[in-house]
Amino acid sequence: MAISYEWIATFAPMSKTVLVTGATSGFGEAIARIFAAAGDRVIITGRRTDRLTKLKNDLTKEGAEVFALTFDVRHENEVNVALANLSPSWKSIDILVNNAGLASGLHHIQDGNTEDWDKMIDTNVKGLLYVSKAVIPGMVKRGRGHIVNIGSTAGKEVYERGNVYCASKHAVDAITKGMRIDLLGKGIKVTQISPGAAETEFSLVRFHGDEDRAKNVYNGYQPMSAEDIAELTYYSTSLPPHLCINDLVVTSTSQANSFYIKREEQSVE
Ligand code: NDP
Ligand code: 8X3
Repeated sequence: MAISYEWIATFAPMSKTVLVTGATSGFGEAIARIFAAAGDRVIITGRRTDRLTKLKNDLTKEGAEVFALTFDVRHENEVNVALANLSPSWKSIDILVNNAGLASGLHHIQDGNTEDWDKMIDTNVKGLLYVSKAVIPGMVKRGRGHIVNIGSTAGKEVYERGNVYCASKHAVDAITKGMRIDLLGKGIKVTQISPGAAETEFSLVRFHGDEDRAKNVYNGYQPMSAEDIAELTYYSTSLPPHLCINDLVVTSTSQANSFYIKREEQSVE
């Protein structure tokens, strides 16, 4: 859904360089759009070049400066080559949004598929680490930066059949805390945004393209949108230098946690 972020430009202070992983859809695309609308320079990344090209064209038409990089976060060498080859003007990344990620499958542990497990751990955990490793030393050298890791309520609680996805997001939770401790005193903020259910392509990917099953996840209540998460991400990066949101756990008003979602068809007692 195209949303106008004109209001954002009215209080954006000065242009920053923002790298968003997984900008071809969902949260990442909306995050790229909101920073671009604020006048920031945006590096958009993902595996699907066609989508990156389309987004770049859209944002450029609106006056934004955009650089698109195709790489798979699971491949350390691809990540390093792509980021090392950025020109000096794009290399000074002020904000890194580690968003690329996925759930693959929803099975009891005894029925789990090891390909799904590899995908989730390699993307959500190792991919986030590879990108961070390529970006953080520059931030340390410059003495400034902000890392925003997209975690999940699945990184706070474990639900039935969520096993490995939840483990990967618990790892993001731990890595975020570790980053914040290790980078203390270096002028770098580390924030985690931990959303509950939001309607993106997430469930379509989780259920390997089964549209009915994916739609069902959001039936009977209003889930969050990608734009909701983009606004919170932007907000978390717009605070004064002495303030850092460490962790923002956010759900739709219909969701209490990983276990309780109030759907319309449920009886109220
Ligand atoms: P989408 O499926 O809409 O977007 C996922 C993005 O991640 C895509 O741009 C995809 O790009 C990218 N991505 C996936 N695998 C890779 C890879 N190997 N290399 C590079 N990029 C990759 O889902 P969401 O926007 O919902 O998900 C974004 C993040 O938010 C994920 O980390 C997810 O776990 C998390 N999250 C989602 C919630 C939800 O309910 N939607 C709730 C809580 C957290 P491409 O396929 O082009 O590579
Ligand atoms: C996505 C939210 O509840 O599907 O991280 O795990 S949930």
